[in-house]
Amino acid sequence: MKYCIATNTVSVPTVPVALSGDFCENLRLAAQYGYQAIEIHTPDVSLLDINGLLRTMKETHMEIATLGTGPIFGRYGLHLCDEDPYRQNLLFEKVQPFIDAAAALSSRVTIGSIKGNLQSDRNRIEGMSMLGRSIHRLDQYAEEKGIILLLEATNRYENNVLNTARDLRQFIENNHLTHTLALMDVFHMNIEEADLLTALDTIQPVLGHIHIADNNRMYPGAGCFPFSPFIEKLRIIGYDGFLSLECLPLPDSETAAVQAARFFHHSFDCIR
Ligand code: LER
Ligand code: MN
Repeated sequence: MKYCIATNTVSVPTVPVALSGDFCENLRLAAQYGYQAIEIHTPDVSLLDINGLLRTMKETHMEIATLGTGPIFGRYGLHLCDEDPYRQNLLFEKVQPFIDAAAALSSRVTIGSIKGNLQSDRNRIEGMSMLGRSIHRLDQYAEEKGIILLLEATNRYENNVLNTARDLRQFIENNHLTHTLALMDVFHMNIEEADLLTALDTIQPVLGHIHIADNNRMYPGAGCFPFSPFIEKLRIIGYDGFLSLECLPLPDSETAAVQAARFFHHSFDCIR
């Protein structure tokens, strides 16, 4: 199991990112805390210093597990359920540089919040086909660049599409997404899944990444999410990808990052 932490440039108490600052510094700090990788969350990858990041990755033996695209939705309001072809194109053009940067950094690209929402009066079957076509276009570009997309199941209060492991697996298979794997986030799973362990069985063939927080979205151990059976199930299904901390920077960034690293090492190292 490899441990990862989501990072951005500026800490916001309501945004579930525990480590903030310059991304090269974030790599160094995360390495000191005991992580093997970071996620980068930024609305604009053109501002990334790719060479500086590559140098720091080498120096720290760290990876950049994925580039989160959520800030594109937060900053520009662009999303993949949009019916307007002009805005769909704008979004495609905003995600393309993420895929290019991921290729340069041997990373991947998360498709989470930018799924957006289907309008409530929209025919759902047609809406889902449109979403399938939009993500297929990104999947093909990811194939061209030789990278993997991580499509995230998010809870119903954030997105009204692809909320569960079952939805996600069917969507990936039905749309023949060959360069897309599933990202499961325990915070969203705790809201949406009827049974956490069955959900892991369902998603196992396409599972590529896991976001970790407690049920209150604080660092794991600060709430009441049932981690013990979940961890045991990860062992049983043979998951050996990243466990990535995506939690609120509470009570402060350092405490969240350090406590979560302790939790990861205590809970998961013993099942290696
Ligand atoms: C948002 O709630 C979330 O979990 C992010 O990972 C989506 O990009
Ligand atoms: Mn997440």
